[in-house]
Amino acid sequence: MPRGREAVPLRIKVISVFAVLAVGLGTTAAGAATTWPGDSAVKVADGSNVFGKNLSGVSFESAGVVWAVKNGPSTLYRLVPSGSTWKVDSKRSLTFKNGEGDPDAEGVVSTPDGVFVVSERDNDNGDVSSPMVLKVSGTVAEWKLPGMPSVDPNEGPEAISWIPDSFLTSQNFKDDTGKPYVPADYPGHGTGLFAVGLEATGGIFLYALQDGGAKLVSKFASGQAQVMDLEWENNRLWATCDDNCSGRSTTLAISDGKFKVTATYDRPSKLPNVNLEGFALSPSCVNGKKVALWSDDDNTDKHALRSGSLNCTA
Ligand SMILES: [Ca+2]
Ligand SMILES: [Ca+2]
Ligand SMILES: [Ca+2]
Repeated sequence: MPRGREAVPLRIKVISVFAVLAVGLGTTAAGAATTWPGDSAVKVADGSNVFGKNLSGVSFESAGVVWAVKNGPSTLYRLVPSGSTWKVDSKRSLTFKNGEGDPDAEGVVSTPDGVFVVSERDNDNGDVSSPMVLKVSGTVAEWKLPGMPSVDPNEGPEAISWIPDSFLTSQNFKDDTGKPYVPADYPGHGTGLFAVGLEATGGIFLYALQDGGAKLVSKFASGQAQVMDLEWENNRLWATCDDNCSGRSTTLAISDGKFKVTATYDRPSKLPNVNLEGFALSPSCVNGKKVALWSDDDNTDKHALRSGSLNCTA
């Protein structure tokens, strides 16, 4: 969440207690964490002090292109491989659609419909929570996100991913009224739904971004007390947390029409317990492994990107 990161241990405790209660009520059971299903080792994946602080979201467009966002000053990066690390191919400042403001861009996702960023507020008006998604490639567009609880302006949407309609329909996904999801009911929304994670509660909100506005299709728990990034992978959704939850991740899949937590993993044992606000997986398997990428909002030891691996069979 930084910029202006606040020390709020009491708030975190309250959220944790609430999360335990929510699990106790049977909404979702995250279960005990198991070992990261990939290499325990990680390596630094950027040059020294390339990004500084506030790198909060990452997303693969392909095995050789990664998009990243900095939440302040609001910046979009396109990264390409450079030896065993990633380098900045291009970067640009982000604004809202009217060309003004400094979107507090906490997450990014590359989709077949373009590159999208989630913003929790305008840094130029930091006391006001303003959850939005911005389309930052091709034709610029923006959507206000309805249906989220009121939260601290810097604990709003922190995570974004995208789930293809083809998967949702193949799994008989249902909206929160219990009606089977039919993409044609949401004209103009593209070819999938956007999953947005709310830092303060760990809740996930699924939206159809239509020409006339964003429509909330479903909301569900991530199995995490807080959520910092989301990542869609083949047939499951990853929800990751930062050092507030020791870098733990959960996976969710559709069962009986609803997203439910299927696993909880510890971070790779050699990955430092730092401010891991971004997470992405390469779409490609090489020698049975996918590249996993984490961004560290605190730029610990002058590095904001670390890479490791996930077993493709995991
Ligand atoms: Ca923020
Ligand atoms: Ca954080
Ligand atoms: Ca993030």
